[in-house]
Amino acid sequence: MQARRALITGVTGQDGAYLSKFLLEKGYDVHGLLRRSASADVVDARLKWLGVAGKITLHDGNLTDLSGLLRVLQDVQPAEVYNLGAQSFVKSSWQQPLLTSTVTGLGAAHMLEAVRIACPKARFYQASSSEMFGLIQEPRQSETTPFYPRSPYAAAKLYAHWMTVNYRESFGLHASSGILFNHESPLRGIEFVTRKITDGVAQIKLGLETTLALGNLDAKRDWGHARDYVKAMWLMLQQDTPDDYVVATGRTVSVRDFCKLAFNHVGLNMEDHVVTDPRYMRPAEVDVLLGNADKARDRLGWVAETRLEDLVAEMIEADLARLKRHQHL
Ligand code: NDP
Ligand code: GDR
Repeated sequence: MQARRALITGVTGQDGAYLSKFLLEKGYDVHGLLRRSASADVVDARLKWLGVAGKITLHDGNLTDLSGLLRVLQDVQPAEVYNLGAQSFVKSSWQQPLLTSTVTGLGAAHMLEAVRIACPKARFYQASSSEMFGLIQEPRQSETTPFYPRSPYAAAKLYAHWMTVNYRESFGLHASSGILFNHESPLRGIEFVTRKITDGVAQIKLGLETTLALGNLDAKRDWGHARDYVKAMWLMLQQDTPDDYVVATGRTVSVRDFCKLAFNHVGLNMEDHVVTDPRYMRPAEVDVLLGNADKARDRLGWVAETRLEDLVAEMIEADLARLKRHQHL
């Protein structure tokens, strides 16, 4: 029997790498969109880390280029399409608002249009975000909570989200949107706060650094593990009816408390090392996010499996191992 085929945009990102691994283990024929880079050996570092590089088929393409996307989808004819590609760093979206709108917002519209034309029977997943809730007024955010985006990134994601809903309702596409809360792993980009902290703690522990400069320590996030969250993406596309789902742990923790967990893990005090630096503050902040994933639990049978303490430990141990390897090189 022919393997089920999936195409992933953003395959070199954190989620793309974990989703590739998950789908390969399920026997999928996995294809990924790769934007051209001058340093080709670095772009698939995450795929190598998970041992999936070489097991997936990569296609040159960019979310800003509809004609290229059409060609890739026509050639691949996937049964499932996961649109994970984005300019995903919220802070950069104030420096590059138009690029973020083009890649994160319009890029999703390009993918929807390319699917509608080239492979309309394919099931489509859009990587929506809890950032769309922004200045929320409900203590726990669910699929029915009103949106109030607080950054160019969140506004672009909201456009992509509504385009997904509209393509589902107007053209009958099997298009689902996962409103995912923050999820992390050892493969998280170093600019995001969790990885910046675990890398910083590992550097301090090994005597390579003495301080860690951060921005707003009071922001609270609902942090889960990327490995758990890619399973929810897949489950959404296995349903007969497409829909939107919140994916979250249901526990919120401040940046300060995440830091404490991380420093405690290696036997250090955060107060001795953390300084705040206005450079890392944002023009507008999302103060608290806390997800209500009851719908995903009831309809998909999905629950977050990894405790925050275990996630922090896994990230620090990976950073310590990487830094020790580099010291020996
Ligand atoms: P990453 O930033 O790790 O990965 C983003 C991916 O998008 C990379 O593969 C990147 O390629 C690719 N990309 C960027 N620009 C383009 C472009 N113009 N054309 C094609 N590909 C492009 O993000 P994550 O893996 O963390 O997140 C996956 C998706 O989920 C993103 O859309 C993100 O916004 C969203 N999301 C993430 C959450 C999280 O907590 N991680 C929560 C909610 C939503 P390259 O390697 O070349 O840079
Ligand atoms: P976020 O993640 O903006 O929630 O978006 P990030 O880790 O960047 O910030 C989380 C919170 O930490 C505060 N913070 C800092 N953030 C960074 N990056 N660096 C710092 O030094 C720092 N100090 C404090 C921030 O102000 C913020 O409140 C992530 C991305 O993956 C998005 O793509 C995704 O959609 C959302 O999660 C859900």
